[in-house]
Amino acid sequence: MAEHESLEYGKADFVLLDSVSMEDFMANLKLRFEKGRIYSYIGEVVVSVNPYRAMNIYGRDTIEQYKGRELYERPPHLFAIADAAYKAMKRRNKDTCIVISGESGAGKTEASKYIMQYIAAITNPNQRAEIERVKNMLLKSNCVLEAFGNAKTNRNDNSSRFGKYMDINFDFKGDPIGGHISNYLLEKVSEVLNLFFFSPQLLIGAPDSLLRSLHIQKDPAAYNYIRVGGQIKSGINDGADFKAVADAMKVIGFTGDEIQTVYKILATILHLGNLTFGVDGDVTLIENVKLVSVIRELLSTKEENVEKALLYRTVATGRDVIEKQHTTQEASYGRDALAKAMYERLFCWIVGRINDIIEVKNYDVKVHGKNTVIGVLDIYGFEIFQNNSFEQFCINYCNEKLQQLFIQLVLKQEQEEYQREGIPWKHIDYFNNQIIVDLVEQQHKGIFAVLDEACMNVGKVTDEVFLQGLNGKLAKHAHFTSRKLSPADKSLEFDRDFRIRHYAGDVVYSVVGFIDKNKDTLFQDFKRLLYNSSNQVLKVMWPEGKLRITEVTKRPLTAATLFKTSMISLVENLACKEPYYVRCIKPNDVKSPLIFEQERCRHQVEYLGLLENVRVRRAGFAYRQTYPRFLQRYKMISKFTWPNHDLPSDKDAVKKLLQGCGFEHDVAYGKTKVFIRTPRTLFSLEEQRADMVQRIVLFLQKVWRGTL
Ligand code: AOV
Ligand code: MG
Repeated sequence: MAEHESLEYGKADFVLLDSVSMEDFMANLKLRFEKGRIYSYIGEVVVSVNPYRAMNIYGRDTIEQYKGRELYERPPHLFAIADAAYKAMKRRNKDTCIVISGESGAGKTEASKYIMQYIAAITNPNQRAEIERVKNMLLKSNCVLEAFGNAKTNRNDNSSRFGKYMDINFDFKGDPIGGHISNYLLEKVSEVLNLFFFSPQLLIGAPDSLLRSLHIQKDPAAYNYIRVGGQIKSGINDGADFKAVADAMKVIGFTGDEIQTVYKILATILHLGNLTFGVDGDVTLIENVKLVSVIRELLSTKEENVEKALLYRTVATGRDVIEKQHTTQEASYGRDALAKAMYERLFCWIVGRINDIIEVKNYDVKVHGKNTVIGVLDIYGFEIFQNNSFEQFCINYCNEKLQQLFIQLVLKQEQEEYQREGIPWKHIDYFNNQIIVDLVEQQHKGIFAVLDEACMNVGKVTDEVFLQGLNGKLAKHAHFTSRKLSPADKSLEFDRDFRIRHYAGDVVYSVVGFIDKNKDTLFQDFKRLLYNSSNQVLKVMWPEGKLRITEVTKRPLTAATLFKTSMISLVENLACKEPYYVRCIKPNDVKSPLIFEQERCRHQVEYLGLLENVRVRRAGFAYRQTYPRFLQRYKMISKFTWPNHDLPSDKDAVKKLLQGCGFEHDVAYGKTKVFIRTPRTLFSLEEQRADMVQRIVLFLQKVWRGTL
């Protein structure tokens, strides 16, 4: 029997705490972490603390222990939640999703991988070749995405720079037949390029012949974009991993041309980083012209076009088209913007290609039955840094949206079910964060709208103009303030600061950079350059380069608009699925398996809303089951129901059974389901059942041996 409650390991489910206080919560979390119990529950939510060491709890034997079991039958584990999502999908034909959240380095991506591995391990028992192929592709696609989308940061050696949502499609047998990936904001590639820029480094591990053809040296120190402050950032993906990624691309089905183009783009980015600009009189020029011809070759364009795009900007004034020379500063800015944009496009293109390949095609409902889905969302959690900018703003908005979804799904659904079943429902007070979601995304006066408007200004487009817009439109908003609106407020240190009261706490943002990061700042000249490449693979990544300069009137969508649109569709997609949650916590900042930093963890518990979660759970019922199924599982523990009952209905039988056990005070009887308030009651039922099963087995063994 699982250790649900013990002095040694604490409470496996936070709902069992004697009182719901932060102190008790933290004490239990700490105790469990120190005893190597990294997973706990809040009802059906898994709370996970990053162990920062290899745990022997993901092997084949563990998988077997969780397969097909109910959540509370085994100690808390990711496998239990994966199995619950899978069972709901298979038995009840429900689309489900698993939402994994937590801050950088908390263990989200690892969790998503274990969940995928579990699903891969328990499906396709008949080893159908086609299904095995799909499974292999799904796992391999992850390897490619990680290679291009992850980087070493000071918070996490293998940090995902993008949010990822992956749908896995299943046929009626419950076997995977395909999938679809959505990526959200390749975050922070837009930050200082050198700092986190990493993936081109993958190339350093490539074979010599390939490197020669790309004009790349084996020494990473030769490249500005890899070198940071004189130090080489060593990554986990270089060297030996080049082969793994190359193989994975091949297995997934990338063509030879496509793979070559990927290498060429990475190499171009490295070369771009080494370009320097100088002046001769009043002419801006490229100092290392040899590199230009290398880049030309890699991009399959004309040499003079490369040079021109780097040094000039074509602008249309009325019907005239003129060429404006960049200053060296503008040219450097353009160069970095080009490198970033090429990388982002490459990544999005890779995701798109993977989707083309893994998407379910020719699915015939008549042949295969209903196609159901499990979605896995691995997305950055709430971020509060010393300096918070546009990226944090987007990420925190995303978390507001997910919190809103959580409220809608978990709280509202609960209330509705109780109503349906005719159970008196005590209203739970919770903070509805819709007001903050509106503050950000509302049309015309939401923060994104104000930002887009500021970017559209014909005159001066500066971060200050944006801030003025905010002050004008949001002066009275309860969740918004700024230095100008609250001059006495000490937390707003600078004129450029504004503050949002998020559901998880206050965050001060600096407006610096908002405008730049929101606008598509890549000069049109570069888009045309890449579109005009004779390399067809590269060309399709830049369709808007087709427009002639006088035709470019429509502004490209802003980053804010794109992000908002993708968040709204993500939430819509999740809202029609049955959700399961994994909340990840990072125990310390030094990647140590031994340290549980109290303050750090408390902060995370706070902004993940875990205490509120426990309260809701305790106010409601932890478990519910239809009468017949409840009886099926527990009838052996009561003489009134074993082996069969003679009461007028299953409902009466369940009542009799629970009365007999003395649980009357902890349950409620709905129209079709019995509701149990605390997990403790459920665990006790489970124990009694396990006990009976044991006795019955012993009894039968004796009968067989003839000793009875
Ligand atoms: P993240 O996805 O939440 O951060 P990861 O899943 O990449 O974090 O975890 C960070 C590191 O912690 C991993 O590389 C492992 O070394 C370790 N780790 C996490 N979970 C486990 C586990 N269950 N067992 C052993 N080690 C683990 V970010 O992508 O940065 O938000 O953007
Ligand atoms: Mg990650």
